[in-house]
Amino acid sequence: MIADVSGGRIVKVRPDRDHVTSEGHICLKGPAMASITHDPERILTPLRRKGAAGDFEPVSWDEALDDIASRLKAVTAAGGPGAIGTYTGNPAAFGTLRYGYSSMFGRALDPVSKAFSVTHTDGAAKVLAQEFLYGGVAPFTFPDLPGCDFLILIGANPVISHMSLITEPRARKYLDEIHARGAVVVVDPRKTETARLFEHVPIRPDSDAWLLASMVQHIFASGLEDRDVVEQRCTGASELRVAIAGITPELASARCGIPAEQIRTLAERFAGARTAAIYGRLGVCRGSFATLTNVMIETLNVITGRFGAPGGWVSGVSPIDGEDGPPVYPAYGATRTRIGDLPSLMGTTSGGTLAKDITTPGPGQLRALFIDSGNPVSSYPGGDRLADALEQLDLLVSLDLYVTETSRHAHYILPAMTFFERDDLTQMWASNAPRPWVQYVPAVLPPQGEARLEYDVYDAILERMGHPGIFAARGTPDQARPALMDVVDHAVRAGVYGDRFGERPEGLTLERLQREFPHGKRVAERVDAAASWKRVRTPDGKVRLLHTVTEKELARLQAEPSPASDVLLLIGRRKLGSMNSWMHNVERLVRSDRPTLLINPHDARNRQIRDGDKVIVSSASGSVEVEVEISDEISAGTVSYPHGWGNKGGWSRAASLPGVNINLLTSSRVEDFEQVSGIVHLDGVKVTVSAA
Ligand SMILES: Nc1nc2c(c(=O)[nH]1)N[C@H]1C(S)=C(S)[C@@H](COP(=O)(O)OP(=O)(O)OC[C@H]3O[C@@H](n4cnc5c(=O)[nH]c(N)nc54)[C@H](O)[C@@H]3O)O[C@H]1N2
Ligand SMILES: Nc1nc2c(c(=O)[nH]1)N[C@H]1C(S)=C(S)[C@@H](COP(=O)(O)OP(=O)(O)OC[C@H]3O[C@@H](n4cnc5c(=O)[nH]c(N)nc54)[C@H](O)[C@@H]3O)O[C@H]1N2
Ligand SMILES: [Mo]
Repeated sequence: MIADVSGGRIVKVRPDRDHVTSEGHICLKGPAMASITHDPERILTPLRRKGAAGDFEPVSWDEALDDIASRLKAVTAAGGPGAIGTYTGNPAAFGTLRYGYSSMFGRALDPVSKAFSVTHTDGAAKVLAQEFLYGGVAPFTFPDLPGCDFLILIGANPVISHMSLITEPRARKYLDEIHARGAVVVVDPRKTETARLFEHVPIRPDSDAWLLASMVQHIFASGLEDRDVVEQRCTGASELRVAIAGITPELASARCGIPAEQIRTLAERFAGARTAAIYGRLGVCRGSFATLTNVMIETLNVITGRFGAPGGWVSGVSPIDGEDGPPVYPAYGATRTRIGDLPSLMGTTSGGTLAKDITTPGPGQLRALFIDSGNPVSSYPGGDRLADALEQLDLLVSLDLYVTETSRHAHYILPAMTFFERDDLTQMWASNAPRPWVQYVPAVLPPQGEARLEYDVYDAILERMGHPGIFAARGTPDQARPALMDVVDHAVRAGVYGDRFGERPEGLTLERLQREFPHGKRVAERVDAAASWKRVRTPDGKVRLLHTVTEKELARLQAEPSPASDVLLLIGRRKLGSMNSWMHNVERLVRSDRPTLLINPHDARNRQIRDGDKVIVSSASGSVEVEVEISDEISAGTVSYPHGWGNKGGWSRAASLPGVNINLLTSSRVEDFEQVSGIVHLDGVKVTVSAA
């Protein structure tokens, strides 16, 4: 985007038509960030809690940081190991290095501090599937859109979400081209904005593991696999065949509602296409078999020879990666959660356990929490209980732009910057680009009010605590507390495309990126598909087709009783003008955006419900009243409501809108989480619906 700035304000945000990859395509939420940057309700000074939740007074940075440090010292003295935690929210994944350094800050204070994040509402199952097959969680695999002839999208709605975990601004154009060459098949309980454009296969929520396992079964049973790949580059193929033999398309059909013949045909088309990939996202990441489902997606891509093939299933590199690829994360299950004994994933703790960790006394009880760009009261199940629990902490600090449903419970809210006010390098998602590019974007506005970069805030707290800086070890020798962009420049220069500090003069530095490539630098025409194999990190370099956990999950799937047919299953959805919980204060975005419960005409008729009625939706966890919208775009037996609504706090337009927090219906009981990943169950929740 290009921001036009005048008199210290952004007056306009335009697409950058010269951009090497977006070629002028932007989402309407991008320009809306100017309204957030200049929102009169944005917080611009540190705030200290004065009274009840939401009651704050402005204080100076020094007052805030001094008091935070002294409270932290008291927590460390009294609480012992594990008393400190961090929660990293979604927007942190879009600031340079930020998704990593907020938990590094926690670990600098306490080596066993808990790192909560959005991962357990989002990508945990994908991460774990990659760990099982490839022996390492990063980087994410994705479809090589430009060369693909046949693409299955399962549980994803990219026309609205813009392709999660794939960095391709022109994705829509590529989807159209794939469909023209072959097909894009959308497996979803709702005839989504994406499904309407391509081929739609409706599916019963939370039954994808059946569909995908039976496709694997059929491919093996019919000899459609890529024999060279399966025999020479994988281990465990014969064990997988045995473990999966009983999951026939007939059996799967009874569970997922797709006719057996259609399952077989889909598997044959997938295996037979010149190039193909199957991509799954959120809709297959938060069910009761989320990990198994994601394992089956990777498995289908591998056994048909799609992994590491152009137009197939690939991974890439980030400009801060060295030749050996991204850093290695702590092993799966290296630690277990204090609540519920769940395995850790990439060193992170299931956010679903947050409330109980605070309220359960004993060793390791959480006493101090830093929330960076997160709104877990809205985004995790049991927000009402979490809100109460947050009030019991000795210290809650929120780094945010607003007083939110979550930050209103904090002792301190510290004002953060929007991306217009900070320097950024495309880093976190650079390895997921089918057409890779690198871009460094300096700030276009000074920090508004007293807003500060999260990194500088953390380092200021560490300094007061007598600890070295977050990146002390990575700083240049004369910098114990290097500026963030010095750390980033160092990593880029040492990285795959870097100038190696003069050794490779044609290589990149931040300075060069800024001066010569303001519209981004294309580092390759296309992602190097074959190099994906280099990033397989199992000890023998082969893909592991059957992990012991997968074997157990396949047995659990087959032992699962058939669900009752009269039950309604609740799933989520995203809207173009919304971004999770936090863009509802922008008039332009919310004008045409109202949350409703989508219900099929058949289900509505049975319950004597009319379009626009108020209805009560109840689950084992709670009950809410919402407005209903009758539509045959949603399959019978399924209802859908978007998350992130029911705002309260200091964003008054957002708080004045209709809608409820749908996570009051999802379960915060640890027993209800998917146990191998710790992921919370957000899609396919059993509910009843009746007229209010
Ligand atoms: N406009 C907009 N864009 C966004 C966001 C936003 O809030 N608004 N959020 C961003 C974020 S944080 C993320 S993680 C990405 C997510 O990107 P996507 O994964 O593409 O997002 P969703 O729109 O939630 O799509 C999930 C789809 O899964 C379907 N689904 C639900 N349950 C099931 C099931 O059991 N089986 C199957 N097969 N399908 C199911 C839903 O109907 C829905 O169409 O989007 C990002 N982009
Ligand atoms: N039922 C249901 N629940 C869901 C989902 C679903 O599909 N259904 N989706 C899940 C998914 S995929 C996700 S990613 C999570 C999101 O969950 P969270 O990350 O916990 O919540 P967000 O709504 O993204 O809130 C982000 C917060 O960061 C603040 N913020 C924005 N930019 C910045 C910044 O640059 N710096 C700082 N410090 N703060 C900033 C915003 O004001 C906001 O308060 O929700 C999850 N919850
Ligand atoms: Mo997400």
